[in-house]
Amino acid sequence: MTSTANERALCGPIEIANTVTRICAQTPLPVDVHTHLYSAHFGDLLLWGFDELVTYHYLIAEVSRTNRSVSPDQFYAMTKPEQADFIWQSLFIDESPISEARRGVLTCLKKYGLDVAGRNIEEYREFFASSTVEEHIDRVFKVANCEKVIMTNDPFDDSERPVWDAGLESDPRFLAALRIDPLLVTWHDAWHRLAEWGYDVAEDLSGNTLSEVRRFLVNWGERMDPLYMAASLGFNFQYPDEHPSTPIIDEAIVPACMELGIPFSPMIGVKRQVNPALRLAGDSVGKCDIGVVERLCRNHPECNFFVTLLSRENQHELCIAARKFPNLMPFGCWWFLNDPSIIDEMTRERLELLGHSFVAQHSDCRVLDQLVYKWEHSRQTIGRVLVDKYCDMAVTGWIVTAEQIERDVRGLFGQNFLDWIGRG
Ligand code: HDL
Ligand code: ZN
Repeated sequence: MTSTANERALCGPIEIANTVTRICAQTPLPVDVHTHLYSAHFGDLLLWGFDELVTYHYLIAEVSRTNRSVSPDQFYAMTKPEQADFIWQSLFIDESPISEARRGVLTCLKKYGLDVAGRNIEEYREFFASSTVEEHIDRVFKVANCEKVIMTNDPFDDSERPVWDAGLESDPRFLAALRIDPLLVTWHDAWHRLAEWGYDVAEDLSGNTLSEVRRFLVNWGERMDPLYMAASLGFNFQYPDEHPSTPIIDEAIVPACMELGIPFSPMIGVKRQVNPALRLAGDSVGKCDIGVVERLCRNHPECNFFVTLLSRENQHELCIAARKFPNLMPFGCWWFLNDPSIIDEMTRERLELLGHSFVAQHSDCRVLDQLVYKWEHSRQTIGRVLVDKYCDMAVTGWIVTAEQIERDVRGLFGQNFLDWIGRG
């Protein structure tokens, strides 16, 4: 779309700044491309409410270092409300809630119109208790100004699979992503599950194994209608190599993605369970070999790769790789990168190197309410970066209009992905 005569040029840095900030704050979010949320039909798999917010694993990591009077085992032996009371006292009352995950809880309470200054957690609990999950989902999507989220749907998850088996009433706000870590990370276990489900597979990949893995993926793809197929992979993941993951990618995952018409989404960089005592909070990060991404994109030019990397040290080279491979789209500031200082740095280098051909953020929400704070904070941070970039552009005499900024921001907030996969 080029600027038309009836679009008014924004005059000067102040009007540009005000317009960009307003648009980033008010643009409906087309799609949050990676979350761990579930529609109400998945029952207790959807986490929401005060105690879930406050016991988010990011806050468990923080309390394990802040209040060492309680060991991780003692913490996990507490009930959920006891855990929330302990975290609230340790991380919010006994010291200022200045970290991103703590500030996020306060942003949620504020956006719901609750008395944050009052610090009355029973009042907060009553607020949530007064709504059904359906009412609260409606509230959260409205407050977050979000149109759709993409779930993380794992056929190997014994609590999720029965929901699909029972036949799912879909909620159009919740789109699917087919998550298949076990095929690439724990094949020595995963192959047993596929055999149990009637697929003719062998651990040594002999016989029909690879075509059967492809059939497994296509079958679930036809059931879920996923927008992409994803796997979280270790920082030391290699491709290609002697591991079963290489033929599984080459002869099952990529062909299945092509058959389903969806991208493959390797999410690389986790260093699993560096501190097992912290359980879900015990994972860390490591720099991966960007060559893995380059070789995937080069070996499979017919397949699209939707990639997020966990290490800050991989971000610049991911941008360079994206400049080399049109079938590579970087997305989000994942997990340990989802902090204003790093979102700022990553968004700047992406805009400078890639223009608009990326997705600036995803929330990675595990708790429904996080959709409110993670996007409130990201809209502000990304907005500050875009103010600089549009002002830099306008200094040349280039005409900047509100309509163009709206188009660009909607793209960065997820429309670029939907357009890229033809689901725009
Ligand atoms: O593998 C993933 O999708 C990660 O996002 C993990 O779920 C991680 O535990 C997480 O919640 N990060 O925010
Ligand atoms: Zn995630």
